[in-house]
Amino acid sequence: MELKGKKILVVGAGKTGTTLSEFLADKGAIVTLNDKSSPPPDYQVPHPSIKAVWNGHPEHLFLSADLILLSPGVPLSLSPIKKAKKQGIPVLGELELALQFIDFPYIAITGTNGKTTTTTLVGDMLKNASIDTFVGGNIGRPLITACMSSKKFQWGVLEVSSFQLATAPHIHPRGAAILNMEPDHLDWHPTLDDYYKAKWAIARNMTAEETLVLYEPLRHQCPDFIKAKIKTFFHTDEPDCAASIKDEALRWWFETNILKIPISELPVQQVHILSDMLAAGLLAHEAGATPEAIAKTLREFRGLPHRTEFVGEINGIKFVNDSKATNVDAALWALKSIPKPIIWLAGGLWKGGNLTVLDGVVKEKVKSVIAFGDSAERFTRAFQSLTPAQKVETMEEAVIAAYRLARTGDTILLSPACASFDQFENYKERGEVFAALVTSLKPKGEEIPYVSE
Ligand code: UMA
Repeated sequence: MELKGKKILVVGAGKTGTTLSEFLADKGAIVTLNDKSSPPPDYQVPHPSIKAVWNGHPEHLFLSADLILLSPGVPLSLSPIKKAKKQGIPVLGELELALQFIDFPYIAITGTNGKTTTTTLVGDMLKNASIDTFVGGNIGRPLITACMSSKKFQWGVLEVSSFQLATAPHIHPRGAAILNMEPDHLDWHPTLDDYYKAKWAIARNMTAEETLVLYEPLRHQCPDFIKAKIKTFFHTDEPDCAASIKDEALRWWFETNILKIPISELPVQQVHILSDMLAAGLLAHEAGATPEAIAKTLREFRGLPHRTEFVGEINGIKFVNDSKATNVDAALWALKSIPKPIIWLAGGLWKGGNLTVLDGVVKEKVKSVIAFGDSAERFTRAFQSLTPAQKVETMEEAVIAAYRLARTGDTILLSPACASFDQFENYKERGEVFAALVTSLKPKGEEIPYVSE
């Protein structure tokens, strides 16, 4: 694609928009960077030729552009975007543009939950197989950074969100995965159907020689347009799966051999993460990783921060930070994988979903629900008939209340099932605040309250 002299509007000046603008300016495009908010105090436009427009999305910027490129968080439903599209101005995502400038084959991974863990694992498996690999996308490193690097990559492993898929019509991975599909992101997608369609679009251009790895229950929902070979994985022993769990071991049925790893050999054993491992092994195999490299990676993997992460133990009470659980399905898997009794900290900015799917696990395993933040009321109302539930304002109050209730053998689990933006910058900050509060708790019996000043 020729960029020199093209008037390009980049919408969203976060990590993606800023990096993309720099790339475009370097290629000689006339770049305007536009954001609905004001710039962060230390913000620097990455190239002197870039014009930045803050505090809104003026229509004239959109209607005078030759090309509009969106950051992932910018919804297609914005009125100036709709008007520009109507006038025939192309509107694409950063991913779509970056894909046109890379020269390596890539694996793409989507799903409601587990994307980052799976992407990290596939990247490590390929690196352990001595394959030079770019790992990026929604994982926090936009693909455009690969186009700006002097390094030569043999393969790419891309985490792709539904937002990115909805604006990347030419995505064509050599291997791809849909890890699961549960309600989420109704703040961006107009309907759930639109969200699910975006996920399936990961395979829209794949051929019959290429492999789409699917969570087994999705096999029967596969749309007609998908031509790719289907390989499925599941966390119990299912016939027809290319990877599953049988007799306490992960198993992959590759074309010429079977790889088997006993779960007891793995440092991380939560069922939803084992599921990600199954998918990762299948994908890495598609890109040429050896069974040895796959096994080595899994035996060394210690989990990622904020994902059912053990952050401390006091008086035999364990603390688990699952702040990345920003939807109901993620919280469901955390509650399933943590032994009972659990004191469950939930709440935050509600994104939609069906809390009744948690009824069974809450009744069976949750000793008490402590709900905080914007949607605290929603959570106490949903569960108070099943288990004791109380509402507090802040995370600090939630941790103190949970610790007061806890006894040796309990686990205090932060798995909010909500976004963090009501009280925090993002899920990372929420998890860090939780972990810091845990560190400041004193062993029971020494002092009340248990949080140090
Ligand atoms: N903005 C506007 N107008 C809008 C919306 C946003 O101007 O209508 C501006 C905001 O004011 C802000 C900027 O856009 O200044 C933020 O852009 P962005 O939301 O696209 O964020 P980036 O920093 O570029 O991060 C994005 C992804 N963010 C989202 O998809 C929301 C990051 O995924 C990703 O890691 C990064 O690109 C690198 O590729 C985050 C995420 O939460 C982790 N993703 C969702 C998820 O995983 O569930 C999809």
